Amino acid sequence: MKKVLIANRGEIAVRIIRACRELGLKTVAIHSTVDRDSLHAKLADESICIGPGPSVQSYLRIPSVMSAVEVSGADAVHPGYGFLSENAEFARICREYKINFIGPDPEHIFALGNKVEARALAARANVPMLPGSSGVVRTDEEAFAIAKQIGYPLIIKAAAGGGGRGMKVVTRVEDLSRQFQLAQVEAQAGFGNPDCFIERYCARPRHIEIQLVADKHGNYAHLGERDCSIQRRHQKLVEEAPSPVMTPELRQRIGDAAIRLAKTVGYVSLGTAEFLLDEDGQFYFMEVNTRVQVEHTVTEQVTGIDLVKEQIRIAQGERLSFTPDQVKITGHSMECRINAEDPTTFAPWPGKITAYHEPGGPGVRMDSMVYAGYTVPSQYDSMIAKLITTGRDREECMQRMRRALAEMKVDGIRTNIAFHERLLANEQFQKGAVHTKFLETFGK
Ligand code: MV4
Repeated sequence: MKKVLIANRGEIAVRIIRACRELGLKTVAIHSTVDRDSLHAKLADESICIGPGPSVQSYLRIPSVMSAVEVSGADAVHPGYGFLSENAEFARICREYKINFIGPDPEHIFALGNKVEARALAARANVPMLPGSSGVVRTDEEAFAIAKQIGYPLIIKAAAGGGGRGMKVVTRVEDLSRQFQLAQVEAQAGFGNPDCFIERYCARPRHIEIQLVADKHGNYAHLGERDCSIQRRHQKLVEEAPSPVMTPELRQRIGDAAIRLAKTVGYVSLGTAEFLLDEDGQFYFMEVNTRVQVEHTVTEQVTGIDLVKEQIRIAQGERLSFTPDQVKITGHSMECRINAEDPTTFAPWPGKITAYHEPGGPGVRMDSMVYAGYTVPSQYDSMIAKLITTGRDREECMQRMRRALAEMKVDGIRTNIAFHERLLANEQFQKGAVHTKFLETFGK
């Protein structure tokens, strides 16, 4: 592997360029006409304009991305997260053209991207799941039969959904038929696949996810958990590692379940197994994300392992750079996603940054894509930076986060920094006693 084309933009493209540079690899950035002055295009060794602003005409257009690969002579592609990162067809095309796709095999992206398939694999791996349908629920009768078995509240989920899209909670039998029909219609419209399944609804869960790493030589490891319970409309806002509610025994059980699943599949590369943890300490498998995640940073901070370099080395055919017993979770790390948005309405707030100052000092990491004079475009996700702080324990980590948020300066656009400052001042949050519904009450 000599030259990596990063099929992405923003902070993750910058992150991948940094990892490639440390590994002595050349980098090619692709950018839309709108992203001509973007940081990733400036930092890469080469950069190629592949189309106009709208993602479907640039970052999502496979022929344009592959042309850039061709023109630049790249022999590898890193998809990052979002965009084409979980597009099995794109991974397959890379393989067909003998381009090293830095990620899982197309077959795994496809299988694990289907929630029903993923549940069937989890069942084979003896991974705990909420009671529910074993496969796709096709008719009203089947839906009523399942509901009779598992009771209410239940949740109807689209097999091709994910990240909170395509879910319907049903609390009483009178609503089941109509919600089931609606779920199928919306799944077909939203994902081109009407298949739905049903499982018992967990009212106030925590979102716990396990970072998996697997190489091409049959070595599997997990790097502990991340707690992503602070979400708003399925947009994660704050993530942390380790989880404030984790015990070594529970970590062992969840980690072993995630490894069993990866082994059953024969998984390679980075992956994240998502679980719900309910109030009586039971955990249930949700889905597998077959990509590097936005919040991979907090795991890097508490394990000292560079996950993006690890992922690239795995794609080069190397063995894991550590053994499972060398993995130690040290300290506590937290990430706040800094978005160009209004701090109370959360409406995106693109525009020119007239002044910019990043926090620094002990235990502060900034993974960002902006600079003074940069204009945040309106066509893409509103996240402009990830502020990550690390301390010996959660208390010091939060102290540093509060200090860093106060230091950060972004003039010319609105950001959600004030939202994070309010959150870090909230007593419930400070105690770590929050679940995924927390934000529905907080900050009303
Ligand atoms: C659930 C659930 C409650 N019960 N499944 C959201 C996205 C995907 N990870 C699955 N999700 C959920 N599935 C059952 N059976 C609640 C959620 C959920 C959620 C999960 C974790 C973190 C934040 C969430 C926000 C809303 C819903």
